Amino acid sequence: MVKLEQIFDRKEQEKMIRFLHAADLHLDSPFKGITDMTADRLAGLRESTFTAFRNLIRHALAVRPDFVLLAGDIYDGEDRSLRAQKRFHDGLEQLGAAGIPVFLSHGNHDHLSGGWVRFGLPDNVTVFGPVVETYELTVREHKVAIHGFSYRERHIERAMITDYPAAAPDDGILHIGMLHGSIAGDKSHAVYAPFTKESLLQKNYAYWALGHIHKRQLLHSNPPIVYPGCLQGRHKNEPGMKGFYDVELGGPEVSMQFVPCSAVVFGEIEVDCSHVRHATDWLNACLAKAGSMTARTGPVILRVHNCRLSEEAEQLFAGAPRAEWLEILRESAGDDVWFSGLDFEPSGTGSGLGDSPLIRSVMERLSGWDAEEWQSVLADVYQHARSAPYLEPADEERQQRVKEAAADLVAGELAK
Ligand SMILES: [Mn+2]
Repeated sequence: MVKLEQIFDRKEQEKMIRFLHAADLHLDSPFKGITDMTADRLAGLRESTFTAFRNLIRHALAVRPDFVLLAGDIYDGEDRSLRAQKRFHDGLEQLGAAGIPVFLSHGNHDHLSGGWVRFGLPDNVTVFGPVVETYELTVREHKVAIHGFSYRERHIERAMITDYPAAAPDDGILHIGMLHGSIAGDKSHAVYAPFTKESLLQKNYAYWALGHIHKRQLLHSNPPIVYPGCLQGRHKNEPGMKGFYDVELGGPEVSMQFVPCSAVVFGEIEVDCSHVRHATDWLNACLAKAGSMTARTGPVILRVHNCRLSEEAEQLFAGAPRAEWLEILRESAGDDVWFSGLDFEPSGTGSGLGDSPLIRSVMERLSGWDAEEWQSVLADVYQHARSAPYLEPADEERQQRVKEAAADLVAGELAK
């Protein structure tokens, strides 16, 4: 028998509005930083942003939200690759056929000043222009107003938040703000359309659908101010399962459910090497850790951090260059695991790989270089007309790989 309370719950639920909030799809991200993957794996990885998007569409078709919000950086590149536009279009068309409206804005990656092949979008889609504007819709008895804008050019350093209209506290409308940008003063990211939490709260909106920061974050819970994070991680600094929010609003409480949708997850495993005696011990330990991750998240790209090396383990690892250890690890792994690299916790005692005096002096030298010294060291290759177009930026990740390669080179020479 159905209880009265449940009937009441259901009635309350019917009154809520339900929408999906995603951002930073970065469709057709080229995964430039990944240089040593086999060609077919890389091709698979390059599909991942599309797979994540398809997972979003599948969820929408299953739960039939009242609308979908996409808060900027739909495309990875300002040229909006033709393939990305076609697949994006097709996904939105499916939502259109199901009667689901979509509101989207463009961010710093897919700003309006880029050059791209014009590709129409289906009628169910509303795209915000370069100034803050408002679209109103009625969902059952709710009046909803959605405010937002698209990036006119790549860099918007102005506080666009000042252009958003403030809502009267009791106007009976559910106001939703879409904003691609970052908190003012946050030093960890370049500043884009900066805002403060207070400046958002002052607008009296029921929900802030943010985009730009790829790490999922709830800046405020009531009203929710939300970064859903990107749909698909693109490198090791975007670790863990990514996804979007399924939100219900307009009842006594806000309900928010995170829906994971990444096709591949970036991560790191720590392998305890205190009992490692043979190469097989280590391989098995790595594979077991990787297996427990794939069981939770599906396919993974993992970096291996070896810690607590016993003296025996250090001697073992010193017996072959790091690149070779990585190679056998890759050979042992199944299709759903790719090992991107490995490192060893520096030890204070032993005589292992990281501890040869020669390697140590090379590493210390490299670690002591500042950005300018790196630039001058790499100038020959980076300024070379033939090589320069093929090189990825000399960022920290790159420097780290140069350091590892240098250590391997020295270790290899010493082992001879
Ligand atoms: Mn982004």
